[in-house]
Amino acid sequence: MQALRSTNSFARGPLAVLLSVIWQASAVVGATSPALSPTNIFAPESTPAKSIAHLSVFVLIITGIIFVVVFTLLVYSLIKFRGRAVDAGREPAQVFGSTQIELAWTIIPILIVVVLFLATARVIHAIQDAPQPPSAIEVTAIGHQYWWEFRYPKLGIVTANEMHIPVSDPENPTPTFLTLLSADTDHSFWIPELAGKTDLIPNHPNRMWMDPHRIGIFLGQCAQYCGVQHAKMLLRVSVDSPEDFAAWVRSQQQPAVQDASVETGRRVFESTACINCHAVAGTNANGRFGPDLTHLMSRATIASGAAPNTPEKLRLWIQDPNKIKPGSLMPAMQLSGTDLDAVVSYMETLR
Ligand code: HEC
Ligand SMILES: [Cu+2]
Repeated sequence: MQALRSTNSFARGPLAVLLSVIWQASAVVGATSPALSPTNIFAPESTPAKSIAHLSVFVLIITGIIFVVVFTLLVYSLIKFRGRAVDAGREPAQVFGSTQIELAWTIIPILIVVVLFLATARVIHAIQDAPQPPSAIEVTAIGHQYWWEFRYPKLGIVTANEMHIPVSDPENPTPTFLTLLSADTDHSFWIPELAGKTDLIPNHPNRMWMDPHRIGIFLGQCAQYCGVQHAKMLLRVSVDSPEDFAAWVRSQQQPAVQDASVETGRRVFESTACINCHAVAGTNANGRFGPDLTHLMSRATIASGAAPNTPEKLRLWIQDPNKIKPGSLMPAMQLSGTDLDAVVSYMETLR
C-alpha cells in the first residue's frame, strides 16, 4: 500500500514550499466552492485525483514562471529599445553566433522539459502501477449508449448509473479498482474529484482505481462523445461509510421484492418486451440491453442522471423515454393508461 500513500510527495525540495502555498490557496478555493461545481478539479478527494491536481499546479507554476520572465523581458525590450526619432535610419548593434546565448536558449528549455517529463512520468507510474491490495473492492464498469452498468463480481451485484463504494481510510486503505469495458462504442469514465479520465473501449479492458477520503456524493460524466445522448450520461458515485456500504451490499444482494398488491403491473411487465431488455433478479426478466431494475428504487435518479427518480418522472419515462432523453435506446412502449399505471406501481416496489 506504500504506493497509494507516497504518490503526492513528488515535490520535495525548494519548490515544495512555493507549491504548498499555492496548493493551500487552491484547496481553500476548492473547499469553499463545491457549491459552484460538484466536479471541481481543484478539490480532489482521492489519491489519484490529488496526484494529478498537484502535478497540474506544479506544471502551472513552471509555465507561469516562464510566462512572467518572457513577458517581462518582452515589455522591457519594447520600452527600452523602442523607435526614437534620433535613431531613425540607424541599424541597432547586430549580434551573430554568440555561443553563450545559443547554449542558454538550448539547454534551459531542455532542462525544463526534462523536469516536466520526469514529474509527469512519476505520477503516471504511481497511479497506473499501484498494486491492487487484497482489501480492494472490484467493480466492472460497462459503458452503454447512454448509461452505465456496474458489476461487483466478488459480491454478486449488478446495478446501474449509481456506483456505491466505501470510503478509504489512508491508514487502512480500501480502494476500489475498476475494470472498464464498453458494450458498444468509446465512452470515458470521469469523476474529477476522485480520479483521472479513462476511456471505456470495446474489446480493450482498461483499469483505474480510486480511494475516496471523504464520504459523500461525487458526480461525473461520460467524457467521450458517444452519440446523441452523450451529454445525459451522468455518473453518480456514493462514497459510503464501511457500515453503510455493507448495508447497501446486503440489500443489493437480495432478489427483487415480490409484492402481491402489484401483481397486475408485474404481469404487464413480464408479458411485454420490457423483459427482453431489463433484468429483475428472481423473476423471468433477464434482459441485459438496459439497466438492471431489481433495486430500481434504491437509486436517486433514472436514465443515468437525466431525471430524479420520482413517480411522475418514472411514469413519463416509461410512457415515452424521448420526453426526458431524446435519442435514448429505450423505445416508447405504447402502453394503455391503466397498464402504464400498473407497471409504474410495480416499479415502485423494486426497492
Ligand atoms: C429495446 C430495449 C428496451 C425495452 C423493450 C424497454 N427498455 Fe427500459 N431501458 C432500456 C434502456 C437502453 C434504458 C437506459 C436508457 C438510458 O438511460 O439512456 C432503459 C431504462 C429504463 C428505466 C430507467 C432505469 C434506470 O435505472 O435508469 C426504466 C425504469 C425502464 N427502462 C423501464 C422499462 C419498462 C417498464 C419497459 C416495458 C414497458 C421497458 N423499460 C422496456 C431499454 C429498454
Ligand atoms: Cu458515453
